[in-house]
Amino acid sequence: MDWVKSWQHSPITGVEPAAAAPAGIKDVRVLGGHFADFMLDYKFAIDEITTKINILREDFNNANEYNPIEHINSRLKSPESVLEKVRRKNYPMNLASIRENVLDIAGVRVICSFISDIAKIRDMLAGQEDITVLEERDYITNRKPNGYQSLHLIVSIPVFRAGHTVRVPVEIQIRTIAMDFWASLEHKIYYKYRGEVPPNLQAELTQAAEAATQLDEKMEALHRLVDHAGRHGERPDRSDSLDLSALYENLVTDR
Ligand code: 0O2
Repeated sequence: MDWVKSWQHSPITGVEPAAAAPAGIKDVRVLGGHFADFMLDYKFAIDEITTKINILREDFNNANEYNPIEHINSRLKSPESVLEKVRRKNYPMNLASIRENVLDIAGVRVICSFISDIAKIRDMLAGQEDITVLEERDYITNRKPNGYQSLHLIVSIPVFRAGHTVRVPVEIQIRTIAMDFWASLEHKIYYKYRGEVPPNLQAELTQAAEAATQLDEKMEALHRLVDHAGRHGERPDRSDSLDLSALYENLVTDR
């Protein structure tokens, strides 16, 4: 348990250890227990959010409606990377500070088929009474310079433990299949080159991000066309050659 070693001399619970007495095995176990219990809050918060998303998903299926949720996944940051982030960002090393400052210990990712699904899912989650949106970062409208696109929400949710209730932050990332495909590959490349991605590869990645955006836009336009035709009992004319970009422009201005 390296992470226990890394903070055994730090006041992680907010209680300063006696100056002259190095932590003994028992103290380390107590500290480890506090931290493990603290991390459990985040595991439960992930359970709460994934349950909410699964309920939405099942509800769409039950109503025989188009289901905007392709799939979801989640991750709990490892204790090592929580502590690494606290050190890197120079946050005070105690549980209250970690709760306040490290907002992505619990992460849930929702993958949608179409760009318009992202706002739909965002609104459905943000509108729930027990969810509070603390922060929102729209990397779709404001794409990162490397091409990364996703909508990030930091929300807080109550977790009802046996003896107390605690509000826990969760980072929710919402993106399309194409955005997710790009981000997974970029993540692998970034780690392979330890953050020093060669400029030619970086340029290829930026181009791939552009291609992913174009694909998303075309799929959105097709989806709208078929959906609109379906609702009006029409069939798109087979002789029509579709100018999808013009169609997409019209659709986004209609939103
Ligand atoms: P992992 O493996 O997903 O956990 P910070 O978390 O404070 O260092 P910041 O600016 O507060 O960074 O958060 P931001 O930019 O909202 O992004 C945090 C998460 O978004 C990352 O978590 C990634 O999951 C994802 N992300 C952000 N930028 C990129 C990017 O350029 N490429 C890819 N592939 N993912 C990105 P982690 O903890 O870095 O990684």
